[in-house]
Amino acid sequence: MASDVLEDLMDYLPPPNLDKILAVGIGTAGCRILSHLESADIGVDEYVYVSCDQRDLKIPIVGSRSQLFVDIGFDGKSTPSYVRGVAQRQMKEIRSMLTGARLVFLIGGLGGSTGSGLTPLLAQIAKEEGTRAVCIVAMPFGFEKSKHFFAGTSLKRVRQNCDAVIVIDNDAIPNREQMPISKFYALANDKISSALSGLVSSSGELSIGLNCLVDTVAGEGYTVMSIGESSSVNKAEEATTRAVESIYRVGEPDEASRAILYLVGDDNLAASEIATSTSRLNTMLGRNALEIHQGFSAGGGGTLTAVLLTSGLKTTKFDNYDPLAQILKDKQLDEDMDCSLIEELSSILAQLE
Ligand SMILES: Nc1nc2c(ncn2[C@@H]2O[C@H](COP(=O)(O)OP(=O)(O)OP(=O)(O)O)[C@@H](O)[C@H]2O)c(=O)[nH]1
Ligand SMILES: [Mg+2]
Repeated sequence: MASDVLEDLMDYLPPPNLDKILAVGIGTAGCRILSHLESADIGVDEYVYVSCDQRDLKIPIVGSRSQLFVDIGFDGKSTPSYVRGVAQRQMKEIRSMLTGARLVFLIGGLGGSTGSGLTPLLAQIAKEEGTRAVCIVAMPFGFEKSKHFFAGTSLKRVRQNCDAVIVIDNDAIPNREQMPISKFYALANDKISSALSGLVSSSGELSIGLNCLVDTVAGEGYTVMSIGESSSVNKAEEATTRAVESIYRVGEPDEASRAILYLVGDDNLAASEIATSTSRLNTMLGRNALEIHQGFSAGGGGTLTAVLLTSGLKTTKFDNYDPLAQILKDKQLDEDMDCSLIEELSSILAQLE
């Protein structure tokens, strides 16, 4: 009887929006990048800000924007696993946020506690809920040595749980002047969000669009996003070469199997310049077996920007940030605490007998 009433009630509830696309910003970097993406309007249905720090959530809640505060208290002790543990109390909320969506972009910086703790957790829940997850992660600067370990261990978890990982090396964002770090972050976030909104948007002179983007990044291996800029005579080729050079610093270019090259320039860019940039890409990446998609938009003024997504890399330099993974290689740790305790206990008992 009760279930009949429930079924009748369900008829009155709106059906879940199975076509919904979400973008979730996690932690300080994630929330900042998301707010740039929201201003650039990447055309997703909902923007969700998630953090343990109220300062990241100061953006007013309007329209298709929501937020989730994970309260870890003020004792100053926090690690990614601690944050993940605290978030267990809000599992229902997190799950209902991801349920029914077709696709979710999870955006965070790795190396701190919040982004490193929650990005893999949200990816795992998305997987359990059947939602496709594309993670976009900003990796710490080379000089942020204390953040490398958490960044490396979190990246490994992220990769295990999501459909695609797009890695952004903060060291490789074009930054010609010596500028304060806060200004650098604003500039980097602007470049990242302009690059992503250009790629996702299906307008522009030669568009890429969401489906091509997701299909390219969702295959095997890592995707590295790099950006090159140039104002010289051969600006398309030079900007592309600069974007490729960043890949050399992050991974093994021969491993690349797919790429998207998106050029943002002025109205004068000729088709032959796109062709030259593409052949440049072919000689520098993927041993001549690279599947390349090109896009072009004429909104860039005098400086040409080349946004490059290089997919199929088996490893990146960031894998070395997790020394345990280097030691274990393909072997797996038995991470079940109870089992290892029982094993230890049995060997002690065996010695006593
Ligand atoms: N591109 C970019 N990177 C950032 C920004 N803010 C921080 N980062 C990088 O992202 C990594 C993680 O830092 P945060 O996002 O501040 O850390 P969090 O996830 O908020 O974690 P906790 O504050 O420790 O709880 C660091 O290595 C930073 O270099 C940003 O605005 N843009
Ligand atoms: Mg923070």
